[in-house]
Amino acid sequence: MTATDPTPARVPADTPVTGVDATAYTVPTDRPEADGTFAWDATTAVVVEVRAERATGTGWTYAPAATAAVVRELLAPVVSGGDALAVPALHRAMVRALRNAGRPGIAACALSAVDIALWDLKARLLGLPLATLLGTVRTDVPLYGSGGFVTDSDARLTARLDSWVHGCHIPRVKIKTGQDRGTATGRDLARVRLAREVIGPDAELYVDANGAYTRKQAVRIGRELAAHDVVWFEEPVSSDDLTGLRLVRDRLDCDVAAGEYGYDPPYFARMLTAGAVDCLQADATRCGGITGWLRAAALADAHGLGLSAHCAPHVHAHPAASAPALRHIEWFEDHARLEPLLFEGEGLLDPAGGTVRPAASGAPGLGLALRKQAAASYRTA
Ligand code: SMN
Ligand code: MG
Repeated sequence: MTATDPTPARVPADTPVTGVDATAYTVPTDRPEADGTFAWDATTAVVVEVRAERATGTGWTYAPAATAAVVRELLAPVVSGGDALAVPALHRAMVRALRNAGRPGIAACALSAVDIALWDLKARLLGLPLATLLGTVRTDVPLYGSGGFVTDSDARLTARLDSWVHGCHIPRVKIKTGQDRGTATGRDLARVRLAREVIGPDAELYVDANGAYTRKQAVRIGRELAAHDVVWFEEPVSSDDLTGLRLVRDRLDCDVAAGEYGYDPPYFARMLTAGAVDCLQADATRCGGITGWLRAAALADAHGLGLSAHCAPHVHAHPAASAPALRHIEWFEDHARLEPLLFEGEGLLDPAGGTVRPAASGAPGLGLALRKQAAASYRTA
């Protein structure tokens, strides 16, 4: 309990949501960045605050500024006045409100940010870390370092990997390949070779091609990756090509992973039914917030597969502590930089040692609040 966020001894059974705000913040990256199929120089976070009489919950999504308008226009009206303790009911009301807008994409990102804020609010009202409210299966959540953009120089790649593996003792890292839509495979393989040299023989090495390769090309590349003991091949082909993912999965020993563009449960069900992945990825800031992510986790579990959280490390650490099938969360370079710029509080996590302990501080909810003054200069909507 803190002076600014008093926790009531008992929360009234019906605790209405009294307000919903959404604001977009666009933070320039510290250099141009690209993967195999996309390039960017800024990251936009749409931050949602939901208020009740005694607390405010904060959630966010990484999505275009237009997402804030979806929150204001379509979701705030159905959440306002609803019971802040009945998050699944509000989640269902939001899903229904999005029917004519189309649920995937920006709409799902908007829903996700509100759902995360609602779970944060509920945990604050009850005075519990979100992980504790959800119920944990582990105190320490494994993570992997993620970045290694194709636009980075060899020196930059070396410094980043060295700092994760030897500086922070993170035993698993992921780099991007598939440069220029799969047309620069010589450089891809040279960077993988360099990465293995830098991290040494013991750390796990992952690659993410972001769907840049064709099917047979991915199989050929995958065989070369095996020589560098790459154990995780993410989106070797487009994640829209479930047959292609399955084909690559059947021909290679490494794990095939995908799922970052999943916006609703049927997407994950299709991917799993197709036998397309060894490890499902799900992103709570896209797939329906904490509620949607836990449903994806249950689907992966039901298929006997692992689950990995995509990006947004400070959102995922808490539900990750409660998902039995969890493999790890992603300590994505951009978001690990941006989240402390926009948020402050005891919930900020330290990746040193390769795990985070989301409930350790005891702070309620996600333990983070928007740094309103610091964030103001990044505001875009
Ligand atoms: C990714 C994440 C965020 C922006 C671009 C690409 C990525 C990943 O595919 O898995 O980290
Ligand atoms: Mg990816």
